[in-house]
Amino acid sequence: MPIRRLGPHLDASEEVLAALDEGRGVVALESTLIAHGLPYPANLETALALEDIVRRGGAVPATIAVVRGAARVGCLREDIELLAGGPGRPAVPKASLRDLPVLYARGLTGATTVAATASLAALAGVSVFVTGGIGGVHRGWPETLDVSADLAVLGRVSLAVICAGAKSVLDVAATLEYLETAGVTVLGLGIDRFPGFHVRETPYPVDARVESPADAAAVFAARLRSGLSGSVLVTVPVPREAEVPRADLEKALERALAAAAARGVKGKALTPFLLEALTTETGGRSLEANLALIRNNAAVGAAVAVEVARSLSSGRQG
Ligand code: PSU
Ligand code: MN
Repeated sequence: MPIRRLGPHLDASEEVLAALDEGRGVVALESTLIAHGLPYPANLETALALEDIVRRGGAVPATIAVVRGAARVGCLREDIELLAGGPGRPAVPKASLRDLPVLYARGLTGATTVAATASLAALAGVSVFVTGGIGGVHRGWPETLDVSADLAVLGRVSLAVICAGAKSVLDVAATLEYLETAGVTVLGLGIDRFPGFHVRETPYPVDARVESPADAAAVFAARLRSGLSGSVLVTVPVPREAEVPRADLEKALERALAAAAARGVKGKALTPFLLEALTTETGGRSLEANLALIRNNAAVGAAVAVEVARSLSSGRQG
């Protein structure tokens, strides 16, 4: 049996458990991005490619989702196929932190957001997490109070989270303010400014620049070892050749936001709606950027995980 029960509503794959046990690097991967962030079949190809990239980087991937009433840290191939949907398969619902208890009690399946995935990774003892972009503070927040649970969770759990910043469909300045309030350390890998997901930089500075995954891992290990809870966000800009030209992005963004407002899209449906609208409005360029940056993040995440594992095990001996 490749899956073992760790606790009530919490399962992990034998492969992930063995890696944790041996002090090897493990990289958590979220599943909302498979079920709602990318279209089929690019989502399935990407989910499998990310696992491959992490393995080639010397770490063990742990794609996380809820499968029939239990969190699964280390999805099997069949779970990933289920999450990806496609012809003849029902869509798996998006599950943030608040949704987990309902799925558990009812034996249901869900694709976990950054907030849910980070919570589950921490429960299982995984300390590095790769995603594309984190959720954030939505534009119009003074009226809607639409602030992703991702931000609050990152303030609580101890993880190194690798991402390409936050999309400009969000209020990026307010998102950074919230991260500061929550006590999250924001690093830039080779950059001084917070990346804007589809574009390599926004006008807002990161807290500190790091030059390598090892540098980033050292900051995270210092936070962890010192007993401080909360996460370190390692931001990595989209690869240059996949960046969306700023003028195109801004036009597309305006149209996507207008479409969401006109249709009254809000709550948990808003982020998936905006992502899809942006893909249409940029003629697929935003999707290309998404695919490129997430692969790049997986490679960086594997390197960070290997370094974190090394540094924690040397700490154990010393
Ligand atoms: N950003 C992306 N792609 C995604 C998401 C964010 O570029 O798929 C997903 C992540 O799972 C994130 C979630 O945790 O959207 C945030 O949703 P909400 O704003 O409803 O919290
Ligand atoms: Mn929201």
